[in-house]
Amino acid sequence: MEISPVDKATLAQARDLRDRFERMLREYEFGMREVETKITILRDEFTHLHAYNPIEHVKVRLKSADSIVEKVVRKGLDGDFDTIRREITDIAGVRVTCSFVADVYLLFELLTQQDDVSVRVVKDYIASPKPNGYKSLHAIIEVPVYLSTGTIRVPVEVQFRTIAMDFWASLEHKIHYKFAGSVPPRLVQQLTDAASAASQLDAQMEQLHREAHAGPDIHIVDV
Ligand code: 0O2
Repeated sequence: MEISPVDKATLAQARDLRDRFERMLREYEFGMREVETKITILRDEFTHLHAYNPIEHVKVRLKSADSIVEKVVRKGLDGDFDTIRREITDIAGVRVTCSFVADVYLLFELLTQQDDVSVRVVKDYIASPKPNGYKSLHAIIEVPVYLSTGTIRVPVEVQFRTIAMDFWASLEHKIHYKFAGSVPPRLVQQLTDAASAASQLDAQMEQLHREAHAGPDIHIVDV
């Protein structure tokens, strides 16, 4: 079948759009990798210097094209590139899971005080948990990415949380997804209870850790 000139033009336009979208995603991926490197350097250096690793694991994820489009529609945004770049700030995501709450704030400070990192937004859901019990420290930061065409600044969403918070959030996410957002009240209550149990566990584990690392008791004996 012969392709008409109009179809060729439409095809060329579609290809151009696809290429621009892919280029945009690559930029976010590079920003995400920059942040991942910063976090792993902090982890390795901290471990070397203090013989202690404050990070359990680091996960990175790039939002899929489908999720970006779904968010554009959900937020009622225009689908142009400028709007997407301005309004969707979690295309690049890094999740840092720490052992203890104190480490969450330590890592946040160590990352955000770096000269080339600027902080756009901080949402502290540890100090102010969501009504369902969700806890995490979220930061939208911007990092420079050095391309052959020049330097760009890329926003990356970094979520810092403890293992207990992560455990809770991943189960809640699965339940939320399974019930398509309409979670039965009985399960909502159980999730809220579990969030509070997770917080207690965090406090208890941190206390234990502090006691274990306080060093041997020193008794000064008068002679
Ligand atoms: P995914 O797949 O992790 O990316 P917005 O980001 O604008 O839609 P909001 O509420 O301003 O909305 O952003 P916020 O509060 O910073 O939360 C965004 C991300 O935090 C979510 O991303 C989740 O990863 C996580 N999150 C927030 N609230 C909850 C919660 O109640 N339960 C769980 N399990 N995770 C939560 P996405 O895009 O939803 O998903």
